[in-house]
Amino acid sequence: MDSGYDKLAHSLEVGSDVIKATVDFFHDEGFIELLPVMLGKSTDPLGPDPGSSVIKTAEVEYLGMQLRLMNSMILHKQVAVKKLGGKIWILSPNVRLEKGERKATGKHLFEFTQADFEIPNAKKEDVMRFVERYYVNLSRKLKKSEALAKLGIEPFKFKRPFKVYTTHELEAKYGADWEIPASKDAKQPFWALCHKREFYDKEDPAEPGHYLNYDLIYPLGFGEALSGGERENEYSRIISRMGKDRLAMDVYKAYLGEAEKGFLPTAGGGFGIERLVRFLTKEEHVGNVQLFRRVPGEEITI
Ligand code: ASN
Repeated sequence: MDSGYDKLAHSLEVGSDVIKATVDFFHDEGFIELLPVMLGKSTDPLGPDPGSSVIKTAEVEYLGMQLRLMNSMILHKQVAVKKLGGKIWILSPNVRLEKGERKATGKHLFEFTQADFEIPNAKKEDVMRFVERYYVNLSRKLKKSEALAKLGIEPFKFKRPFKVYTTHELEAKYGADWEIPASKDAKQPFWALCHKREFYDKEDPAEPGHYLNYDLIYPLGFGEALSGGERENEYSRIISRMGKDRLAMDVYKAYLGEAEKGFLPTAGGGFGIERLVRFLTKEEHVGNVQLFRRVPGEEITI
């Protein structure tokens, strides 16, 4: 490529192709597309997670209300499915104020957009098959991508089904920080099941201490693509999980009010658009595919 700008321009064109393919796919699969919310009384607590490096949830005081910027729309997704009764998805901008040291991972941004979806009455296997269809469809759509050709990059050919491991197997083989070494060993994306995570991911009733959730990991060292899970939908379970996580319940009052009236059983997930474009364009840093870079530890220019 002749200059950094041309490369960025072509990566943004790849991003545009990805957005179009994603919108078309979700619509063809019968999802209702919702507009994103940016502010709420509560948002995804993103933890407690010893691996998390989010410094704080951004808050805005407005007309006497304490509002929080979306870490993710997970809580709103559960409410949305209940109100609409069908499959929903959102191209959802998230703000996650990560520590500056996260710049070094190559995959963290403090503002990014995820394709975030939720499906009523679905199990984890339903979501995994759906996501595999998405990636195979994307390969087909990008086969003739002019933007990738301009970058001199062969479109990646996703082949389903993706392999499935548990985090316990991955930890036994690669240690606690299994994500990148396991990703480097892989030639296709793979699933990692059972993460101890936020209160909304369902604990396996048949095996307490195990979780009915999943991450999808890109191969070739690119790391996490998607995270999601079956959800805790019963009020008493939600209260108990939040209690264990010592969350400040008053912040979640409205969400809990909706939970008390009943949530549908759902499963879903979200994948970052910028990370996907980084993977397809084989960029070293995810910030290199953003027009307005939002890399932890870097000064914003505009
Ligand atoms: N979108 C994710 C999910 O659906 C949540 C997240 O982004 N933390 O589980």
